[in-house]
Amino acid sequence: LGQRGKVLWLTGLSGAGKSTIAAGLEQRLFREGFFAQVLDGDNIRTGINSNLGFSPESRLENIRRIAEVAKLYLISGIITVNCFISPAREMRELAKAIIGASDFIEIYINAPLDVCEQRDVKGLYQKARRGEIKEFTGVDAPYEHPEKPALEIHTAETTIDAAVETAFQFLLPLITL
Ligand code: GGZ
Repeated sequence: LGQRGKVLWLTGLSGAGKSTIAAGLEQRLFREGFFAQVLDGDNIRTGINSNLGFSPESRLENIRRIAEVAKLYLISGIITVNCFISPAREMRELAKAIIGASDFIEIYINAPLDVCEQRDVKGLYQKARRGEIKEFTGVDAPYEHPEKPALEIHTAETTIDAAVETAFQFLLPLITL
């Protein structure tokens, strides 16, 4: 593969746009001849992590296993685009320690809670507000924003295409041999 493997770690609230940007970025990378794999709840929480919930302990274990999976891809030279809320600094620090600081790229997908809540693509915020879902990030569970992300994208103030372009241009020198 004519690329450097990297672990892109997208953190942010539910509905901030992590998976949407990741899907666009994955396509963009393919078109430019890079090989990438999105890891998100759809292919991780349904399978390898199907026994985990959303308590702080389960989230930490979720992130630990994901980081181990991302590390295996990394060793194979593949770029992974990881989309997980990973709400605590401790969780992201663990992921970084497992992967290695030089290959871990933290990207903060930042949107205000009220914007995420207005989007409410899956109706989960409404359920959380009604108390039908407990420990929902931003409602009754905390989110600690990154202190110094490698890249920060404000999705309330940019289009998906522009966000993907920004991320791609940022990554290009890091993934090129
Ligand atoms: C947060 C929850 C919860 C609770 C279900 N809190 O927007 P989504 O639906 O598709 O993505 C969210 C996803 C979060 O899983 P992660 O693996 O990213 O979380 S963590 O990194 O904290 O382990 C949301 C859905 O799962 N979801 N219940 N209580 N998000």
